[in-house]
This record gives sequence, C-alpha cells and structure tokens, in this order.
Amino acid sequence: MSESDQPADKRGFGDPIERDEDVPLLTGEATYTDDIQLRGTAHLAIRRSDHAHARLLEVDTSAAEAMDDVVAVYTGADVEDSGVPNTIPTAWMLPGLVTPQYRMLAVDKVRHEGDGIAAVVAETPQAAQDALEAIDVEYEALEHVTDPVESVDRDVPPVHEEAEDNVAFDFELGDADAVDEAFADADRVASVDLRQPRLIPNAMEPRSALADWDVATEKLRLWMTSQNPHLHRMLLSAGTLGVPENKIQVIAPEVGGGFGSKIYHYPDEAVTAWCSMQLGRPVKWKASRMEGYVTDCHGRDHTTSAEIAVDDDGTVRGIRVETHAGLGAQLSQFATATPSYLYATILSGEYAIPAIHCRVIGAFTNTTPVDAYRGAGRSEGIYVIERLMDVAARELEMDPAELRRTNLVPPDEFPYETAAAVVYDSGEYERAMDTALEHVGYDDLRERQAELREEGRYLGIGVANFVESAGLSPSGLAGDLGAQAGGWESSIVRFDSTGTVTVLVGTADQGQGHRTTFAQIAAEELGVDVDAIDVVEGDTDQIPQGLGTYGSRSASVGGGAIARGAREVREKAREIAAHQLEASVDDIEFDDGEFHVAGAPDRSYHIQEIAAEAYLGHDLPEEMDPGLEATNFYDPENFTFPFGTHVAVVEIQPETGEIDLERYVAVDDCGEIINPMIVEGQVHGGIAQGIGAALYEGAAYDDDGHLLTRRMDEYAVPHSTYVPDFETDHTVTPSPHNPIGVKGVGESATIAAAPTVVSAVVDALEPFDVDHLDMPITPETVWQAMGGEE
Ligand code: MCN
Repeated sequence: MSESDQPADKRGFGDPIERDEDVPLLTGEATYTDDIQLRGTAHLAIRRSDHAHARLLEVDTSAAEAMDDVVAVYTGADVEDSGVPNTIPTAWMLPGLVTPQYRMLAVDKVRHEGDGIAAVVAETPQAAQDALEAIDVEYEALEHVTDPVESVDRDVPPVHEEAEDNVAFDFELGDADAVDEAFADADRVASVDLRQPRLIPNAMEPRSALADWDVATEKLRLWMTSQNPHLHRMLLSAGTLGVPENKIQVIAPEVGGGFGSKIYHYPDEAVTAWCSMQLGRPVKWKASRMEGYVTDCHGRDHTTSAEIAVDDDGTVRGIRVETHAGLGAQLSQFATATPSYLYATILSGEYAIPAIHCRVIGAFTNTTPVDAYRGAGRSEGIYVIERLMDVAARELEMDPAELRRTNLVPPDEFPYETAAAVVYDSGEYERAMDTALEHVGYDDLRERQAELREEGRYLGIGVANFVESAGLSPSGLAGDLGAQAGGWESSIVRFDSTGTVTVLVGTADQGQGHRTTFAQIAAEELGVDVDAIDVVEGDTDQIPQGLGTYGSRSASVGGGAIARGAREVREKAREIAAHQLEASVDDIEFDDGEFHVAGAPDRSYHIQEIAAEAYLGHDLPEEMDPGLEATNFYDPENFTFPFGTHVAVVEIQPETGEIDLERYVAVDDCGEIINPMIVEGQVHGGIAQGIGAALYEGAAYDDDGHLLTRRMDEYAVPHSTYVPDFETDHTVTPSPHNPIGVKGVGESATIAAAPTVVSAVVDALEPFDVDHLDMPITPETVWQAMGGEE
C-alpha cells in the first residue's frame, strides 16, 4: 500500500466500491463469446457417444454429408490423418502417471457417455444439429464402470489399454511409519468411511468457442469461454494443433461463471479451431445445457477411509487417509493435481497434527472427466479432517468445538510447517473461531439444544474450521510438484500521456469483479481515482503473458503483480518529480498522488502531470527513457493460506426428515480486503455452493453408465429460497509474503460450508447414534438414519 493514509472520501483499496462491471452485465449489454458474429461463420455440432464404453466399429457420415447446408463432416480418423499433434495434454505429472493419448475426437472406442465421435459443420446451427442424427455409428458395447473403487477392484475391461488395472496413479504423502507409531501410542482411534459425490459445475453460461483461421497470415483467432486464455493458447499450440504460439490469439470476452469448469483445454474448442483451419472460414460451437452436463469436467468423486488417533485429553496424534479418486475417462489438465497435492497437503486443516499419511489411488472410470471444481482438493481435504474431528469428539465425548480449539495451530507458530508438506504463511485461528462462536451464541445454543431434545426436537450445531492453499506458487515449487506451468502472474501498468492508466493482467474474470478490485489496487499505489484506471484481461494479443484465474490466485498473484508494477511506475515518476523539483529523489514524498519535497508540500506535481512529462520527454533526468509503464512478473514465494470458521444451525423435522437450515454464520480471513462488498459476494456464493454439495447436489449414473442428473430439474442446484440469510464477519491476518497482504477468497466458503452443514445435521441426529451421513444429505437419508423404513 502507499505511504500515505487513505483519505476518507477516496475510493481505493479497502473500500466497498460498486462493481464497475455490473451495468453491462445486468442490462444485457455485455458481450459473451456467442454474441460475437463474424461474416461467413459456419456452425459446429458434435456427435457424442450414447454409450459409456464401446468399441467404434464404424462411423458412417455419408448421409449426413449429403444433407442440405452441411459443409463438412469429420471423424476422429480425419483429425488424426490431418497430421496435427491431436493431443489434449495433461498439465500435471505425478510419478508413475499413466498418460494415454486424449484425442480431439475418439478413434478406436468411446470411453464415456458424451465422448465426441464426429464433427458436423453446417451453414446454420439447426442444420448441424439435424445432421448429427444422420451419422450412423456402429458400436460394440463393452462392460463399463462408473465408481472409482469398483474400477480398480472389480475385473472390468480397462478404460485405457495402457492402464490395465484402471489405476492412473498411486500417490502417497506423509510419513507412514510416524503415523503407525502415533496410532500405536494414542489413547483412542476413531474412523469414518465417506463418499464425496461427483459435482457438476453449472456455470450460467455454457461453454462456447468461435474460431477464425486466417489463411493468408496462418493465424488463429479463438474467442472462447476461458478462465485462462494464455494457458489455452499454450496447450493448443504445443499439444493439439501444432500452430506456433505466436500465431494464436485467444480471447475470453465476458465469461458467465466457471467455478473451475472453464480452466480446461477440452476437445470441443480445439475441434472448433481445427475445423476453421480445415475450411478457412470462421466456425462457431456452443454447448447446450445438457451437453455441458456430460462434457464439462465434473468435480470431487472421492471414496475415503480415514482414521484419527487421539489422546483422552483431546490431543490429536495422527491421521491416516486412503482415497480412491475418480478421474473419469480421460486425464483433464489438473485431474492429477487436485486429488493429490491440492488434497493431501491440506489434510492438517487448522490443526497441529504431528503425523499424517495419505494414499490416493487415481482411477479411470467410464464417466465424464473429473477436474478442479470450486474448492478443488482443499474442499475434499478439509471435509475429511473436519469429519474426523467430529467422530473423534464423539469418541471422546468432548464438545466438538472444544476438541478443535485444543488442536489449533497457535499464532506464534507461524510460518507453520505441517506434517503434510506445506508451510502455512500466517494465521490467527482461535480469533476467527471465537468470533464465529460468539456471533452464533454457541454456549446458549448448546443449552437450547439440550432443552429441545427433551421435547423431542432435534437441533444440530455444526462447526467447521478451514484453511486453504490459494494461488499455486512459487513456480519452482509448482515444477517440483509436477505442474507443467509456472505459478507467477504478469502485469503491465501504463500511464497514458493524459494521465489515465491502463492495467493489463494475465488473470481472466468470470464474475469475480477483477476490473473493480484491480483498479482499486492500482489506484491505491498510484494515488489516482479508480475511474482513471482501465483494467484489461482476457486477450493474449493485448496481454503478452499470463496464467489465468483459478485456485483463488488472482487477488494475491495477479494483484501482487499489479501492485509491484504500479510501484515501479511510481518510482520512475518520483525520479521525474525530483528532477522537476530540483531535489534529490530521497527527499521526495508521495502523498495521495502528489510528489513534493519533504517539508515543502506547497510546490508539488501530481503523478498524472508527471505522466504527461514522461511522454513529452523534453525534460527528463539524464539517461532516462521516455514513457511511464512497467511490466512485472510476480512469482510469490508461497501459497497464501486463507482460513476461518463457519457455524450452521439446523433443525430436523422428525416426521419427514426435512432439514431446516436455520442459521449460517461465516467468519473468513482473507488477509487485507481489497473490496469488502466483493469479498462478501464471494463468500455468499461460496456458502451456497457448499450447502448445495451438502444437501442437494450429486451426479448419479444408471446401470448403463448414463448420467441420470443431466438437467437442472434433476441436478438440484440450491435456489436462493433454499438457503438462509448469511451472517458474515471477517478477521484480518495479512499474508506476510504478499506485497499487498491479501489472501484468496474465491473458494473459501465453498470449502467450509459442506463440512459445516454435514456436521450440523449429524450433530442433530446424535440421539439416533448417527456418526456420519454421506452428502447429499436428503430428507430421505435423514429419515432412514432416524430409523424410518426405506
Ligand atoms: N478479493 C478482495 N480481497 C481479498 C481477496 C480477494 O477484494 N483479500 C477479491 C478479488 O480482487 C477478486 C475476488 O475477490 O475480485 C476473488 O479473488 P480471488 O480469491 O483471488 O479469486 P480469483 O479472482 O482468482 O477467482 C477464482 C475463484 C475460483 S478458483 C472459483 S472456482 C470461483 C471464484 O473465484 N469461481 C467463480 N469465484 C467465482 N465467482 C463467480 N461470480 N463466478 C465464478 O465462476
């Protein structure tokens, strides 16, 4: 932050400024990929597999080709024969990882319902859709498997010949011997077997792409629903199309939500680009909502056995975790990172646990590929440790909040290295926990719970603590862990000669409000009003490099790059000001945009005046180049570790098993807050998604491997009426290594909410000896747990 205190009326860092992006979004004026119209555009539709697992005996496209308005029909063999690399690469290598080739269209067999078989390009979207029906596909059905445990335990035909046992990786983290010792020495052991169902992202805008191959310049322009255009550019170039990276421009216009699902390099957008290259004309593809359900990467899909060793006084000695992680039919880019490093490394939660061991078996199944979904890996890990805390509290007959408090990492232990191989940057866990428990009135609630139980009413109080690794960095660590990309972010901060500022940054917004918050960061550093700042994201030709938006990294890593760039610009401006004021640079002070000599504020230059001077170039310090801009690559030294405590209060209706979610209290700590209103919005959305996972959502397959939950009335995303008013608060523990002290917030509440709500429901059912219920906990589940008939 700048050297000066921010005046009360200034709209900078820390102020709840209204989102700059909202007017066009709310009035329908914003431009999404599908809104972009290019003359001569043809339309792509993709014929998809109806089978979960089948050999492709024949794909006859002749009838489709003969239909009116059909321009071309391509099969997987056509793509393969075209000589492009035709690989959708994985971006994260683990030791011993099996990496079967993932092609743009299937050639030998289909491996999940929705696998792409053929591409139809037609003059109109309708003609392309109609022609799909005319493609005659002859299949030889194979036995399929949708469950990750069955996939490796049962004798089934492998999803990929390269992995006969369906195991893509077998990953271990932690010290197994130390854990054995802890378990042998501890007073008690408690355990839980749990399933974290497959979740479907459900962004408001379905995925789409518009590709335009310029035959003359051999350049590809691709507009797409992307969370990371630069990563898409790199993967398209190196793995899939073989087009030089500097001949690809990827543009993400407005993107209507992603929740992780638009990080990935899918076959569909690549096929769109490939078709445009074949035809030399623009080609557009847009997923229908139902197509999205079987092609957008799903999330979670874990089956876990976990144990915890505790002493009678509540001290946790160790945990042991074994998980089967469903990967789906193909390795999506981060499919291997999510259930390994992002999951196992967070299992310590907020607690000082001396011994941790985790084994993860990554299993191929005949299902839609699984990858990171909001909270990725960290949600799954925190869920495990928080469920373990609850079962241990039951075992010890101890209050679950008290058990948690007993084991918190104390504030003076930071930076704290966990037994799960990460170093937490900063934390005041007990402060956040106290704030949440006081806010909800925890002790009174426990009394009320006891009274109500006397009346045959079942109140449940759920508490969960969370910590999250946000923003994967530094690049060196990412590389050691297997990432095929760095952990940095890049920015350009540029004053124009008239004093306005353009900030270009390699992150890419899908609803997070970057334009507003990033302007606030620059405004604070440069002492100019946010209205003078324009933030540009999402275009690889405008912003030379970047890594995009995922892992709640944009504020800390992108924001860090902006702050550093702005400081560099400010320092150059200071030198120019010193020259103008005929003083030494060391004597120049910067106050709210004005440079003046220390102790002589009457004669000053505003940084915007200095910008004009920098571009005139008439009177600059000797050997200084004209211009006022800086390019910055920021590679943080560590993740940031946001944390907090959430509390839910539920009442169960014994007659029906219905769960009334009465209250939801969230205390989050994301370090310094750039914009409290935006942070609040992120927390609200995150809680809703966590509640969805706990009570409503979950993909289901039928016996033939068909997705049953493929429409919005079958896959229950929570409506606003399903959730209570959220009661939120924050503590502020700055990240010591981040230039602006921020930590991420985009996933925190999702990570916290599912274990909080499950904890509350299970707590309500204590009189029925219920220790655990798997998500989604429906009224039927509750009813049965209370002894009701199936
Ligand atoms: N912010 C802030 N102060 C902080 C931290 C963050 O004001 N201390 C602001 C940021 O400037 C940004 C927003 O909060 O405007 C979220 O910041 P951050 O935590 O850095 O997360 P990202 O911007 O990197 O967004 C990614 C994260 C992820 S991983 C998912 S998934 C997710 C999420 O954000 N998907 C979303 N939030 C979403 N919100 C919307 N509307 N749509 C999605 O698809």
